[in-house]
Amino acid sequence: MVRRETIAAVATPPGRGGIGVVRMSGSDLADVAEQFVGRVPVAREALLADFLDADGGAIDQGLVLFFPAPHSLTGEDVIELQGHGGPVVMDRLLNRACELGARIARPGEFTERAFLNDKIDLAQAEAVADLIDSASKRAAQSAMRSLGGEFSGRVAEIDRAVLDLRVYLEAAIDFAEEEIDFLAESDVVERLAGVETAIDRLLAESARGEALRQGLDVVIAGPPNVGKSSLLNRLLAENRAIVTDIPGTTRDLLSADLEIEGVPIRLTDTAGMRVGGDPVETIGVDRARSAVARADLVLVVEDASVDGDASALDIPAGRRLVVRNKIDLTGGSPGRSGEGVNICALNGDGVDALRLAIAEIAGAAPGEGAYLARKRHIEALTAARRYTAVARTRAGEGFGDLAAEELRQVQDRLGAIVGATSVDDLLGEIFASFCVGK
Ligand SMILES: Nc1nc2c(ncn2[C@@H]2O[C@H](COP(=O)(O)OP(=O)(O)OP(=O)(O)O)[C@@H](O)[C@H]2O)c(=O)[nH]1
Ligand SMILES: [Mg+2]
Repeated sequence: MVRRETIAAVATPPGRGGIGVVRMSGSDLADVAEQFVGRVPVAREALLADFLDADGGAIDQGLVLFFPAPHSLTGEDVIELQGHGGPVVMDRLLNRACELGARIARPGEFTERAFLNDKIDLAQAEAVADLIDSASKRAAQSAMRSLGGEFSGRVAEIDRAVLDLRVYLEAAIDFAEEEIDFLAESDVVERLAGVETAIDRLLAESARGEALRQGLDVVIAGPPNVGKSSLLNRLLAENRAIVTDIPGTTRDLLSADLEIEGVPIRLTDTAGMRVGGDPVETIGVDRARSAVARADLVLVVEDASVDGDASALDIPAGRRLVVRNKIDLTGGSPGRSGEGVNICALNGDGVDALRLAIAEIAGAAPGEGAYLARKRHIEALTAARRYTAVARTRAGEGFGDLAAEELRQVQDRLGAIVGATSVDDLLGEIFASFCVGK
């Protein structure tokens, strides 16, 4: 294994806590452990010890764990000191680690070493950060599935199928005269179609995961007095926004976070859109317009009891959901209706249907599996899908060599997901977004 510098970091969050953890990773740390706690701890057994400074005085007392390579988080020797969680103690332990030859770790460097030493692949490394950053239970569950290697396993399965086909096609090239027959008689084209289907399925599950990771920016907009603020309060189950029967009540943007079917949502109430209000209201309407422009999804609220058309807002269909409010006044039935949802913000009728509609647009229908994939995974899968389609066309036309070349591209893209074919600057970018000590 490559020898790398010894690194150290406080792995617990800054501030005071019951326990604070200092972690070190490097080659041959048995000596360091001995100097730190007076003897070499038995591998993977908790040892209660004094953590010693250079003069043999105790900095702190706590548990030390020694994980000799290769059976450790990073694949190197790892020492973990669990001391009392105070900033001064942690600082002194970290200084002592540096005296003993360590340097302070960069963010994500422990996970990066785990990747470099083949403990985990790149998609799993990213899942570590995503699990820590998860904003909802569903997101955390999806990150765990990726971390456990399920996502990478699916990628590997597709990669194997592509490799088999490549080997077959390359072999066919060697028998150039018979190539056409070779292709015609085999089921290469069908097998390529099967690869496309497998990529499509994985893409769909990854897209759901992307929504879970990023969350959704949902903006409530529409004319004054239609019940926008009432809807925000209803969805939050809390009287957050001021509601009155005076049109133009809401002036500024008001945002709150909530979770719908496991999807983290940032919900924003806006001023009712109309012209001719006072200067404050006009500024509010401007802000509402920019919020609408930025939103992933706009809930366009209408008053069902008055004729009117909120389509003046001019939002593309994929980002818009029409909500007809105040159906208590019209006797309309709550729930989905055509492209929109009928509700009563006052008594909550139809609001569950609205929640489901939002979750569906977010791509998170209840109970469906998802992988907490990242944009880069989705892009790689999409590219792989494109090259597979071209390969299928080429194979269909009898050009085995050209098809094989396309499949090489497919494998490159799949390899980039798990880090088999990744480049250094990509690694830098991925690990820099981690917290220190991870
Ligand atoms: N009957 C009935 N009244 C409602 C309903 N939803 C809201 N209202 C009433 O409609 C009036 C306006 O509600 P708001 O929530 O302040 O409306 P808004 O769209 O935020 O208004 P602006 O902030 O002025 O743009 C209030 O008197 C609410 O009580 C509903 O479902 N049924
Ligand atoms: Mg309002």
